[in-house]
Amino acid sequence: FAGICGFCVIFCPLLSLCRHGLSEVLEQKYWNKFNISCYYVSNVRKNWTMSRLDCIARGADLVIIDSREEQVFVQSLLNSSQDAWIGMTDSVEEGTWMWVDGSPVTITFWRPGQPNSYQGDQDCGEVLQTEGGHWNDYSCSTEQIWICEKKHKPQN
Ligand SMILES: [Ca+2]
Ligand SMILES: [Ca+2]
Ligand SMILES: [Ca+2]
Repeated sequence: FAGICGFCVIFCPLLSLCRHGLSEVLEQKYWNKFNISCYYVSNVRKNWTMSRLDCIARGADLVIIDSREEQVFVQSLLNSSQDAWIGMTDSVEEGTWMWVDGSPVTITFWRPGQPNSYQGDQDCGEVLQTEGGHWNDYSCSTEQIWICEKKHKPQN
C-alpha cells in the first residue's frame, strides 16, 4: 500500500478503534481507491447533515461526482438495493445544486423527472441504485447510507 489510501487502510481502523470502540471498527468497510480519491460507503443510516459530519470526521466529505467515470465507479460501490447520500444540495437556493465544496453541479445523472422537489422539501442529492444509479433529490432528514470521498494530497 502506498500513499494516503494505504495509510488510512492501516491506521484509520486503529484510530477509530481508540475513538469509537471495537464494534464500529468491525463494522467498517474499507476505503476504495479510484483515480485520485478514496471512497467509503457507510453501513449505518443517517440524515444528510449527519452523514456529511461523519465524512468530515473521517477526514473526507460526502462524495462529489464530476465525471461519468466517477459516476460509474460510485455505482459499483453499491449493491442493487442501496440508495446513498452524495455531496449535493440545493438548500441555499432552491433549484441551484451545489457540491459540498461550493462548486456548481455541472455534469448530472438525474433520474428522468428529477429533481422534482417533491412537496417542496427535497434539498439533498442521493444515488438511487434501486433505479439504475441515477440521482434523485430527497428529503435531507431521511436516514440512509452515504458515500464519503477523500482526495489524495498532491505529491509535488
Ligand atoms: Ca469526486
Ligand atoms: Ca430542493
Ligand atoms: Ca425527488
